[in-house]
Amino acid sequence: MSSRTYESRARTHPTAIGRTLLSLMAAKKTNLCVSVDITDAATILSLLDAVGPSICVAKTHIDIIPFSNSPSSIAEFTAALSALAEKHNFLIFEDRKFADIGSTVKAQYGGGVYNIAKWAHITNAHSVPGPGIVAGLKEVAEELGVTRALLMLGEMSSKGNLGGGEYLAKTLEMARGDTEFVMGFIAQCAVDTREGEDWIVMTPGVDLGRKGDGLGQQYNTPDRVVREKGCDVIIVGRGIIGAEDKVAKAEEYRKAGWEAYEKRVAE
Ligand code: 5FU
Repeated sequence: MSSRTYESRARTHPTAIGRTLLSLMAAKKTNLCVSVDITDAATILSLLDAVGPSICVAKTHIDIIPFSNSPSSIAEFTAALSALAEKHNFLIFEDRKFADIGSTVKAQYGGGVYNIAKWAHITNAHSVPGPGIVAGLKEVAEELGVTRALLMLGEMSSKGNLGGGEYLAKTLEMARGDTEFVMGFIAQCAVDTREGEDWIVMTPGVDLGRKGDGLGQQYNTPDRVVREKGCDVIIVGRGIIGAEDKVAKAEEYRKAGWEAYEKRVAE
């Protein structure tokens, strides 16, 4: 696990998005990614405007939004989302979990109704299909001329998932094939890092109180995942969006995540 500060890693991270992310995390003192798993587009936008100062990343599942209310079009929503990211200095992560051959993910990432590559700085992919998935996604970013980065799913948070261990080790090997595009992992712990490597680990399944959701989700505290396990970014959904005072709750998670990080780099 890394005892280096986000600030120092921001200067040397091999991916451009990684450098941007680590640097804004240090500047805003936040390692909190809010997962806006809300089906109303306008509610997502107003929530992000309110919690924007507390977060480094906003994570979306664009395919859960019906787009029947205002903003009614996908393009209108993603433009407003991008404007908020600019305004509050956070990045957008579409949690698409691509899982097909290179040629298919190219079409899914660059086109369809969502045009994910046009507005999401970060997306993620399963390693199951092999390295062609990384190559296909990267080609889209190159063809569009945009700076994008990928997280590979090495271990999920849910009970009984097949990740971790050998699977994570093989995913890490795949990531090593493109260190300029793959910025890190979705995982529950820091990955084995060789001299000169730096992987950003973003971790879902974080809650300050609950242990699970009855559908397989498993939660750990910010202290456990950041200080003890060496992860870099905490991803919090219902812990924040389900709270009465979402802004105060986001600040509570930001503080908990930041304190855990400060302890880790001091240890
Ligand atoms: F890759 C993963 C994973 O391993 N676990 C997850 O929970 C992604 N997630 C996402 O993080 C999931 O799809 C939700 O969007 C979010 C967790 O939300 P929660 O409300 O904090 O449980």
